Amino acid sequence: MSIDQHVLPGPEPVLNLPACHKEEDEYEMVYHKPATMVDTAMHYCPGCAHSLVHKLIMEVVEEMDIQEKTVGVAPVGCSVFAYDYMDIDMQEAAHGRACAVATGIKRLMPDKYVFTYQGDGDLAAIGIAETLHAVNRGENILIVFMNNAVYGMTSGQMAPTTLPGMHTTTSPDGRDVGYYGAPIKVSELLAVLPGSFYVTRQSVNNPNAVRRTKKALQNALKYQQLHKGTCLVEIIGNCPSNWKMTPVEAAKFIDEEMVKTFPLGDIKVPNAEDLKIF
Ligand SMILES: Cc1ncc(C[n+]2csc(CCOP(=O)(O)OP(=O)(O)O)c2C)c(N)n1
Ligand code: SF4
Ligand SMILES: [Mg+2]
Repeated sequence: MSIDQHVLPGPEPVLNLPACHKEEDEYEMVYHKPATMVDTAMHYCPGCAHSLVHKLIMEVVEEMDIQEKTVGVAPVGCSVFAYDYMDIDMQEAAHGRACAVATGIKRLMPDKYVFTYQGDGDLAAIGIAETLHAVNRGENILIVFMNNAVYGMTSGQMAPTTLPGMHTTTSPDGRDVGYYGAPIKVSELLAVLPGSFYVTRQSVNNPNAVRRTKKALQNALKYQQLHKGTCLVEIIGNCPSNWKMTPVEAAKFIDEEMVKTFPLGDIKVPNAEDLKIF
């Protein structure tokens, strides 16, 4: 006997949908993936901040309608493949050299919106000299600085930004400040240079923080039209894999521990006179 012979003849079954059901075209679109992002899976660990920040930058580029005018410089670190995800012109830089590469791009093409995307190992260790000099020269670029307090890609070694007492693969007993020095507060350091125009530290570990970070990225890209100096948006990122935490624990760790060393908020903002063309 075939399976069809078990089906009794009768009317088509009526689908009793719940009252809240709407046809597809009746829904209001409240979220979409920006068209400026490549439609592909990312390699990041679950809960990693990099993917979210890529999306925020690309949302801003889409909303400002500057996809054709934006050039990003990718680092070496977990976000080395940023150029595979952001659908804009991108250049890979050797470890730590993103600000030097961005300087060349921006000086050749001053009308482009140029940004670097760098981790704390990339920017604050091997690349500290390039970064400091670029900001001191007031290069008209945006530096997106992803501070997750470790070398994520190479399995969680201590970075210049590792918290006092924090356990990493190269500080298994916790960072001893007397021996290794204190964490470098890159944003505060660069804010004192006359070449920096806008410096802020944000995070993406809760919805309000995500909104503030997006606003900071919007401001920083807009300010490039003024040609007044370097903008630095530091973002406290989470690295659940190397922190050996769940994504939820990592988000909590930022609020409870990271902000003690790296307080969130604006560090240097332009004055009203500088902004009067907007
Ligand atoms: C010249 C050079 N030195 C060292 C390395 C090894 N290396 C690759 S990524 C990395 C650290 C990356 O850490 P970070 O910039 O904080 O990025 P994250 O992975 O945490 O996002 C290091 C030391 C390299 N690739 N090239
Ligand atoms: S190792 Fe850390 S920084 Fe790298 S992808 Fe995983 S969570 Fe992100
Ligand atoms: Mg890092």
